[in-house]
Amino acid sequence: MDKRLEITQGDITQLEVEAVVNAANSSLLGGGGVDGAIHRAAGPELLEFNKTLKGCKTGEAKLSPGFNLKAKNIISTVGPIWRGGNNNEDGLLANCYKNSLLLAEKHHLSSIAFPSISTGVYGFPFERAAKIALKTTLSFLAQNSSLQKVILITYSGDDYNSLVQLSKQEI
Ligand code: AR6
Repeated sequence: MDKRLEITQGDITQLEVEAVVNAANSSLLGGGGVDGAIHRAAGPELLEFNKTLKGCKTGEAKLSPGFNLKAKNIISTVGPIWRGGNNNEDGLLANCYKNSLLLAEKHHLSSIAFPSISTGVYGFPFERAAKIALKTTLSFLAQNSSLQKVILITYSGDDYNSLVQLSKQEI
């Protein structure tokens, strides 16, 4: 596997990277899960800044400063809500990864960390989502050179084990 891709387990708010990706909702004004954790760690300025962004469509991505986070920037993306799998959920989830990576490139950011978008409240099956995350990030890295590190971070140990297994098939 590409050495620039790292798989790890833990709390994304603690990572020192140039951008952490937030699994947000289309308002970009906060919520539960990883979104709540990022807003708490970044501080109230994130909410004030995000009000100026006027929301975000599913599959798209928008940039904010990191404020009190260790990460310099926050890339908010909106994952698809799982509705059975035949409503372009796969394509929309791939767009979240692709558009976040493109935004990082555009701003010359060298490192980016992704949580497992859509697999919490939004109900996307973890393994199906993880395959899309791996495939999309690896094909992006194969075509672009300025990103030096892409981290896929899982919160639970089970998700971590499953992602590591899947990454061994995705070479
Ligand atoms: N660090 C890393 N991963 C985390 C953390 C953390 N601190 N906290 C949770 N996760 P979710 P979604 C994992 O529900 O499914 C919000 O209310 C979690 O275990 O945060 O895209 C938004 O405002 C799971 O694997 O995001 C939206 O309304 C993954 O992050 C909605 O939830 C994603 O779970 C978005 O739902």
